[in-house]
Order: sequence, then C-alpha cells, then structure tokens
Amino acid sequence: MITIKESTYDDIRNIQSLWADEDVMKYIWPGGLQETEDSVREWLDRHNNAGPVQKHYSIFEDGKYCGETQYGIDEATRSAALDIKLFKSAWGRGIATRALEYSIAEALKNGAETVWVDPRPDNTRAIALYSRLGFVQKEMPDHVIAMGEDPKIFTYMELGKEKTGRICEVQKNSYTIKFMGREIPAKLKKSFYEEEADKLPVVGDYVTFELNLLGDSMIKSVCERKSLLQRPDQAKTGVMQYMVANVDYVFIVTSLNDDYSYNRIARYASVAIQGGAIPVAILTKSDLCSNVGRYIREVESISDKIRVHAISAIYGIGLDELQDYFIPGTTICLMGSSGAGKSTLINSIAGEEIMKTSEIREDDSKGRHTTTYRQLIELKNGVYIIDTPGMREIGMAETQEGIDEVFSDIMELERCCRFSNCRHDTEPGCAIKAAIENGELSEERYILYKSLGAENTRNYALKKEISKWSKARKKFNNKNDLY
Ligand SMILES: Nc1nc2c(ncn2[C@@H]2O[C@H](COP(=O)(O)OP(=O)(O)OP(=O)(O)O)[C@@H](O)[C@H]2O)c(=O)[nH]1
Ligand SMILES: [Mg+2]
Ligand SMILES: [Zn+2]
Repeated sequence: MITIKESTYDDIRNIQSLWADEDVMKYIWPGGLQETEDSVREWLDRHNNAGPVQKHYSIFEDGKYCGETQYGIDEATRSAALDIKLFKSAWGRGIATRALEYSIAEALKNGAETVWVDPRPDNTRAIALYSRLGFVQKEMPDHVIAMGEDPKIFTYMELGKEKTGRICEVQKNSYTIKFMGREIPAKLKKSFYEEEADKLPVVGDYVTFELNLLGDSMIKSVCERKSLLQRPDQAKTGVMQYMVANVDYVFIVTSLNDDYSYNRIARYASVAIQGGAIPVAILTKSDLCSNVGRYIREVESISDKIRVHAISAIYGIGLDELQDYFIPGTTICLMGSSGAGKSTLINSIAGEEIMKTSEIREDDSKGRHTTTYRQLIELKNGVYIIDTPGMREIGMAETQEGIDEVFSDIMELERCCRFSNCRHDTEPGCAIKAAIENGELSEERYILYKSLGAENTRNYALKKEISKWSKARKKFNNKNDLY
C-alpha cells in the first residue's frame, strides 16, 4: 500500500539519505547532496510554515520510505512548481504517478491554476511520466526564468487545469471521461442545463474539462463532432435521442438466424449515413447458417453504400476481413438486436473477455439485454469500440438524407421520369415503373425506400407538432408568470 503524508521532523533522516543518493540526484545534483540534519530541519520549517501554498510530502510503500514530492505555488501567476524524487528501488510500480497525482490535486485545490515541471531533456523517464499525466511541453514563461530556471538546460512542461478527454460512459447525470488511459468521473457545468439535448455530451464525444483528481471533474464544453448518430426515442414522440458521437464505422450486427432482417439493415444504414458514419453490415453466427452467400448477396442488393462481412466470432471465421477497419484512432460502434453477438465480437477482436455476454433464449432466438448501457472501450491496438445495448427497433426521423443516400440509385431513376412531379403510378414515361418491369429495380426494394421515407416524414411532422405545443405552453407559462 502506498501512503503519502506531509513531511515532519520524523522524516529528516529519510530526506537526508534521499538527497545524498546518486541515482536519485543524477539529473539534479550529480553525486548527491550531503546536507546536515540541521539544514534539512531548517529547510523543512520554512516549507511547513508557508501554509497551503507550499507542501512537502513523504511517500511510503508498505511503511517503507520511498521518496518525496512537493509543490510550491507562485501566488502572482497561480502556477505551482512540482517535484518528485524516488529511490531507484521504488521505480516502475506506479508510485511516482500516484504521488504526483496527489501533489497535483493538492496544488490545484489550494489555488494553483497550472502546474509545471522542468526535467532535463535527457531525463526521458521523467518526461514520459509527465506526458502521461497530461503535461505538455511549452516555452518557459518569464516568471519561471526569473526564478533562476534556464530554458537552455531544462524542458519546461505544464499541466493546465483544463484538459481534453473522451466520454466513455454516460449514466443519468454522471459522466466518465477517458483521459490519459484513466477513467475520470465527471459532472456537467451548470450552463449545460439550459442547452438543447443535442448539445449535451454523449459517448464518443471529446470534451474539455477541469480536472479534479479527488472528486468529480467538471465538463466545460463539447468539442466539434465528426459524426453524431441519433434516432427517435422509443416513446414515438418524435423527440430525438442522441446516441454516440465521432464514430467512423457503424457495425450493423445481425445474426444469421431469425434476427436477420433486410429492412432493419436498411434502417441502420440510413441512420449511420445520416449521422456521418460508414455502415458495415456484420452477419454473425455464420457457423449456424448453411447459405451465407445468399444473405451476403441480399445485403449487397440493398445498397452499394453498405459493406458486408459474414463472420463467426466463436469459430474465428471471417475476422481477418475486419482487420482493415482496425486502424489506430478509428472508432467503431456496434449496433443491433440483443443477442446478435455484439459483445462476443468485441471480445474476439480484443482477444480477451472485456464485455459480458450471455446465451440467447431458445424459444425466440432473442437476447436478454446483457449489455445495458453504451460504453466506449480503447483496445490495445489503439482502436476505439463502442458497445451498445440491443435495440428492439430503430425508427426513422430526421433521416431523409441518409435514406436518400442508401437508395441513391432510386433517386436518380426518379429524376428520369418524364414528369418532374411523377407519382410513379399511371403517368407515362415513368422511369421507376420501367425499371421495375425490366428487372433493373426490385419492387420490394422500391417499396422499402418509400416506406422508410414515409415513416420519416410522419415522425418529422409529429415532432414539429410537439415542439409547437411545447413552445405554446412555454409562452403561456411565461405570460402567467407576469401576473
Ligand atoms: N454460434 C455462435 N454463437 C454466437 C456467435 N457470436 C455470439 N454468439 C452467441 O450469442 C449469444 C449472445 O451474444 P452477445 O454477444 O451477448 O450478444 P449482444 O449482441 O452483445 O447482446 P446484448 O448485449 O443483449 O445486446 C451468446 O450466447 C454468444 O455465445 C457466433 O459467431 N456463433
Ligand atoms: Mg452485449
Ligand atoms: Zn415516375
């Protein structure tokens, strides 16, 4: 167990031996510093009498002294100088990270706005450690030079209060931010509560936040999104639910049993394209299916915008085809029905059991909602994966552009009709009817395109109606407030 406490006279001998150690002092005072007990005592007195702007801590592992960490805040600039020294025997076990986090948290709590260090450029261990903690190299500011530090000899690194991280989990009003390989609990800044729902952070969002290592950090803003996937909420009120952001590929996971649905794949693909992501149909459980090729061809026939792969996560079949998507920094979101095998696929990609999975029910081939919330995971290969709970359905609302893109060839045919307002019914010179008759366009597919569009329009109209009501009610309430 690691303990960190404010240094007292009991630590004087330990401090003396630490400062005299050659390895510890290699970059600071080659050969080590021989200080007397009195001079260390005097030094400690000065430190401890300074109050919270300056603190010196002793670090212990299972009661054994390992070293020191300290900070000193310059009150004019609100910047804190930070330092750590550890015996070589205490290196490599995360003790430095823990101790520095503690010192940094205390410095920030006691009024520092930034924290700085200035290791020597050849002290690569220290530089790597500080980088992992979020420090960035900068030009040495004047007030630090005025303290006697030399920018030609030292590498100045600074940790601001404000950081950028990525939302990996959202639970009611609690958020978890992935930051420098760690998971930081966070809450929203108050002003978010006046924002529209689409301005709130969702899983996959990059956010700026004020780091607090001892409690909830505070989310200050959502960075511009590359993509945002949304769907109408389940209550069919036309209100949109914002699911995930900054996704490159949506893996539409469908198992090759009763779950398979041509219609549903078209829906997910429309949602993915609408949101700015690339749809990839993943047909799972190919080991249970004897005519995989037929399904692949059928998915291919929906749209040339949908890529398709058939796999068996359990037998490792087809997984190599997916390698092309696993580029470091890429974000892949898995969506589909419960029991389709999303979490199982993640586990086989990761090569370890990171997600819980469970058997589907025998009677209806449906899952039991094993995954219950959206979660972003960073794999060892640098790929981000978002696992989502199974969805019963995915409605169409505000998705017209996505639908049009999935069925772009039909849109083009429509433009070839003789009349620009052709209803593709009894009009002469109708390109759609001609294409259906000569087999160029499947009628089933045309009907699907029309029905998704109609559903989208219906939900859009509903949403407008609802927002009209809510605006009217707001106005009414405001008016009543006056009296
Ligand atoms: N035969 C076979 N079974 C599979 C395959 N992939 C997954 N399964 C099984 O399907 C069941 C459901 O898998 P999960 O990965 O939990 O499904 P999920 O999509 O994550 O489900 P939710 O979390 O409820 O949304 C498990 O019993 C898996 O073992 C596969 O490739 N072949
Ligand atoms: Mg799951
Ligand atoms: Zn027509």
